[in-house]
Amino acid sequence: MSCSLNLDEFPHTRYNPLKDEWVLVSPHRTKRPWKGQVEESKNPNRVRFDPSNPLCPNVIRPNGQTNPDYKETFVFDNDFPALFEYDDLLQDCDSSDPIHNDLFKVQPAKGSCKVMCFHPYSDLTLPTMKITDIMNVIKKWIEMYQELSSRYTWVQIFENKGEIMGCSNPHPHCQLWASNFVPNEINREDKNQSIFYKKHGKVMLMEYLNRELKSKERIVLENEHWVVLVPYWAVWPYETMMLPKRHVTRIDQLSEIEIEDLAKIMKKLLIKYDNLFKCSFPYTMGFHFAPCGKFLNEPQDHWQLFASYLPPLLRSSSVKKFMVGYEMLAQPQRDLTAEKAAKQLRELSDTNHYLIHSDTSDY
Ligand code: H2U
Repeated sequence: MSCSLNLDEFPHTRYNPLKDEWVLVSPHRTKRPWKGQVEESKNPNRVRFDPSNPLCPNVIRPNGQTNPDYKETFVFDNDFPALFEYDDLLQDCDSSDPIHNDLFKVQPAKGSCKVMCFHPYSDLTLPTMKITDIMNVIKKWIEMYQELSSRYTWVQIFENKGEIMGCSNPHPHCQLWASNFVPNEINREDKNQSIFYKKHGKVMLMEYLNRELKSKERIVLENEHWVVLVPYWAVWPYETMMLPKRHVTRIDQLSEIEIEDLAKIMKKLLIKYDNLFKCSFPYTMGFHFAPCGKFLNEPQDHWQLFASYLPPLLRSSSVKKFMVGYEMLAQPQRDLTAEKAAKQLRELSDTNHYLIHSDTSDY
């Protein structure tokens, strides 16, 4: 059944089949005046090397360790990790009282937290890095995934970018958290993709992608192996999803040419993002794919790898969307439609970065 409602004008709810949840879309509200918080707009004025920055090469971190004179990427164990690699201390967490067990569930959580610097220079970000340097980053993600995936059931690769996202350091970096449990978001996506696969005999996100490629309405970028789109069910104003065109269940299945094309499409998307509000665009991004560890021996064909970009900005480099009130208590809500966000992003240059003013696509 298709919907005859004018989705550009009228409030409606859209279903997210990955999360099994709804988002309220209120397009008419984009016209409302704004008198709320305005964040200070800062253009980066960064130094290439700061001897007091613990992510720079040759610097002594507060824990006394000296970083190597790294030339490409550099990975180290987080000095303040959320998870530890310990021998099982809390083996039996169940009591003999079944009601207590339902009300006070607990499981031992162990894992490994890594920090990964993308490049020795603090004044670079992914959109201003060379394609070969971005490929090094992707290859290091794959290498780290392969190192951790036999021991842990999940490896979350994520980048928090910008102070507004709580990022503590301007040096280009990301984190990897491996855990002995499958976190909530991945669990939900696993369950919903599995239900879809059993019901339709098809991979949910491959079907979704094929339909998006036909409609073109929400496509932002496309190259031979990858697509960037604003998902139909996007919550954040300029949220995007990056998907391979081939069915890929895990990140270590990407071929050399797919890695190169991923680097190219990432750079293009991030140039567009920076150009949108003429700022170093903040976001949280990360990859989702089939869980690992004991799941490596189970069929995971219902999964399709994808990256999500979740940026907080709404209408300028200083006005962010707040996920408060109704969103915290009822369900996510957005004003700008996914189609309008995609059109805006599509129309921006993906080669000329606003700070560089020249074609940097082959840089
Ligand atoms: P963000 O990605 O949120 O900026 O976090 C950077 C991480 O780097 C953070 O988790 C770690 C912090 O614990 N870090 C170290 O492990 N050692 C340091 O000396 C500085 C920061």
